[in-house]
Amino acid sequence: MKKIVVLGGGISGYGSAILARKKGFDVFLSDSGRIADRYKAKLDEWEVPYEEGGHTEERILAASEVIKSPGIPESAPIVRKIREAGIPVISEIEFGGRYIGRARCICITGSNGKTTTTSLIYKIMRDAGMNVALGGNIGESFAYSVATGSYDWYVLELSSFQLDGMYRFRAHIGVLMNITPDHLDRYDHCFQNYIDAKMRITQNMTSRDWFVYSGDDETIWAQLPHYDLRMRQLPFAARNAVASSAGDAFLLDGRFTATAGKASVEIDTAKMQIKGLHNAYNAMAAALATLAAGVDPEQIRRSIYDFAPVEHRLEPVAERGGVLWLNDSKATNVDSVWYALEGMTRPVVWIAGGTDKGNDYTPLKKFAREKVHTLVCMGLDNAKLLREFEGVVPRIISTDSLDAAMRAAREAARPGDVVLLSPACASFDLFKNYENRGELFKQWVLKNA
Ligand code: UMA
Ligand code: ADP
Repeated sequence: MKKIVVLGGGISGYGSAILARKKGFDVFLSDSGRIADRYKAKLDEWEVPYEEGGHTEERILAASEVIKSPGIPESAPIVRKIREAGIPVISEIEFGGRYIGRARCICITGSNGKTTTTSLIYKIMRDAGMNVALGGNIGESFAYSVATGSYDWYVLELSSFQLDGMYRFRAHIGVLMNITPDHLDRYDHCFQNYIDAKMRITQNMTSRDWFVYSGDDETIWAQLPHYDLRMRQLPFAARNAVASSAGDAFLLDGRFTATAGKASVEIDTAKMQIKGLHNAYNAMAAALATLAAGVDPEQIRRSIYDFAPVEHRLEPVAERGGVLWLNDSKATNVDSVWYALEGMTRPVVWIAGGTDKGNDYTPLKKFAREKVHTLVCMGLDNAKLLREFEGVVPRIISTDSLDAAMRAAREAARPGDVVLLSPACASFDLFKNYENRGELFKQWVLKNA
């Protein structure tokens, strides 16, 4: 019997192990750290043997195939040994994709906008009454949904780490939002390696499939000629002229018409609850993908207008004393903050900082100069932000805790202003993760603002 080893016992790993068990494989799960009790309970329920607190080499190297969790880097010693032994390593998505039967997949990737666009596509399909599951880099794992349910459609958010381990998997509708530098520590600090991972979204697509992508993203444009793309192409744009015989979407004066094949829908972005140019891109991508999936245009329009911002993404928390507090804790890279600042129509008190990922802040300076009157740095090491924005923003305040940052922001904000938490950095110096940072921000606002 084929021996499958699952590396990592987090949300991805336990789902893969259960699917492998269900499909009758000899499966073993190994985690170098601690496995959460709720995952252990599931593994016990499905009688999957596992270990935690270390990787037993001989057991792992006996595998015929390894399913590696996306958070485990290639540089991990056990992964190097598996590679040396020549054992194939795949991602959970590759594995899950083998068992979906006739179901179809809409897969969304990009450096920013994945979760928003994925959630919007999922909502449109649910509202349309389709039998659809949500998974990938969001919510419950894809493999777990495949093991425990039966769906006609899967809407999957894919990270570059998941795409890395995908070989035969095929997206029926692939969506590529944008490609800007992120996660370079996992790609030998080489942007091209990260680009190559993102472009894997197109692999194995056939002439019956659809590829939705940003026609404004220069990096994507530069890649397209290097690929033999046979699928129907659906570009969306607000700046570059795009046209494709299969369909497209173009934003003009706040409106766009998305067309895929013979179907089309017109959207007035002023009627959407999600704001800003980036969300117009997300809505164009979602409209194109769901038209391609055959959803009724009127239904698409209703669901797009009805869609509320996802938590921690430019999420309005409260308006107090004429000051609007916005939680954009998920903005952990420079490009996402660019779109946040781009969309600001009121004077801004900007809270930024945390663990810097080698950021180049240059693209933010124009908007910072025009819109931000106070920058509150919130981090254990603010030296780089202070250096970069001195002379750009009139007032900069350095703090090293959430409470100090919030008090400084409250003091600096005048009626009519926005206080924007949009950090451009990871959260790990002061918080557990970006969700924790966003939660504490919201709690503080509701209690003290
Ligand atoms: N581990 C080992 N050996 C090692 C290193 C780690 O066994 O050498 C173990 C850890 O002890 C831990 C497990 O591996 O128990 C963690 O695996 P994981 O980091 O892959 O985390 P999961 O809980 O399985 O979640 C993963 C994704 N996490 C990452 O890519 C970091 C989730 O994306 C995804 O939703 C989930 O699989 C289901 O597919 C989260 C994420 O942060 C949302 N993604 C990144 C992002 O959005 O920026 C890419
Ligand atoms: P991801 O899942 O790719 O991280 P999210 O939808 O969670 O994307 O958004 C992450 C951050 O990027 C948020 O700050 C959000 O406001 C911003 N953002 C959302 N969509 C886009 C986009 N299309 N382009 C650039 N930034 C975006």
